[in-house]
Amino acid sequence: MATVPMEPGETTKWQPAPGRLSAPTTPVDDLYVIGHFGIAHVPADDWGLRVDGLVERPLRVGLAELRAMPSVTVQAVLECFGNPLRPDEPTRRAGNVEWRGVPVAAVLDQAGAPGRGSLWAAGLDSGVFDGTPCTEYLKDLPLDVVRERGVLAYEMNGAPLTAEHGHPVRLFVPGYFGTNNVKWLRSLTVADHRPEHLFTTTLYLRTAPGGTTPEPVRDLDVNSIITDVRSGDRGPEVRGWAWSSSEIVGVDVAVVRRGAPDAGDGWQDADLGPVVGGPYGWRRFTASPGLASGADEVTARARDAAGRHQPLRGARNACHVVAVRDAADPRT
Ligand SMILES: Nc1nc2c(c(=O)[nH]1)N[C@H]1C(S)=C(S)[C@@H](COP(=O)(O)O)O[C@H]1N2
Ligand SMILES: [Mo]
Repeated sequence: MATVPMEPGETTKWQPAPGRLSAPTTPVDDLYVIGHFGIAHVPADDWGLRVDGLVERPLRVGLAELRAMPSVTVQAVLECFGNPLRPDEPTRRAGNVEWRGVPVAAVLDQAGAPGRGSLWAAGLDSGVFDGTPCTEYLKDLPLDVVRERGVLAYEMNGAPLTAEHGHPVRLFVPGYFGTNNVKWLRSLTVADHRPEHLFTTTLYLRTAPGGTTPEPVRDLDVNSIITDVRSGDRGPEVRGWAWSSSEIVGVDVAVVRRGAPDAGDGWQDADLGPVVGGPYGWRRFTASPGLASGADEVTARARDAAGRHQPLRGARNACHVVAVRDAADPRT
């Protein structure tokens, strides 16, 4: 199947207000949507996934064949890295979804793919992004990681994927940023080098602190979102979710003054719930940080087992700050 006709238009972006993310499993209707070229509508009947490149037996799998293979279910966070043209801007697009599909390893084995290499994943969508025409959406991923935990997902929360989220099949790699989870998946190509493409070697790159070479954005950062702020007897009660590519070990919550999100030593250790889903699911945090005079906002700061914590400001995963006066309506 060649690329599918796209409705003329530009990037599709939709996201819910944080107040809609309070459920442990994010309903699909409340999950943000990103399509760089808009939304592709792919007929399931003649859909097939091509597996080719440096494999012993190039193959094509149809949807019925895929659904007949042993499946796995994993619950994990899907999070957008953010606008690749403004990579330091927090967008707080995330959800925790139950994914069902076939391990990518199963089709790689059928095709006789090697254990390591570069896996190019292409989508059926095409169009112009930031002035650059693209014949497909393309990402490349480390083959060994995709083998270990990648899924060819055909269901979210027990229902077939919707067009917005990649029907009929998308790639999902738990613990990786959304940009890698190619929707409307068309092909997987094994190679020994990275492909040059707008979405692989131009955009979605960043240099680690202290590093010198820009690397593709893959592993999730440590991050959190405040979903509820309720007025309680002893100040606001704050709830939200924290996640990372490694285990969340703590979340600190503080009340702060508008325009000065610096809590000093006013941070309070939040209570943590269990991980919702697999190792890349999110964890609930709950805290009642009191209300200092003059303070009118609350903020949360997550830490992970890799020793990372959210920056206070100036980064895509900077601490979320929510006004206390909006407690009755946390949708701001
Ligand atoms: N084919 C294709 N896959 C794609 C994209 C796209 O534009 N085209 N956008 C990516 C980005 S940046 C994100 S954050 C997620 C969003 O998935 P969702 O729309 O299901 O929430 O899809 C990723 N997969
Ligand atoms: Mo994204």
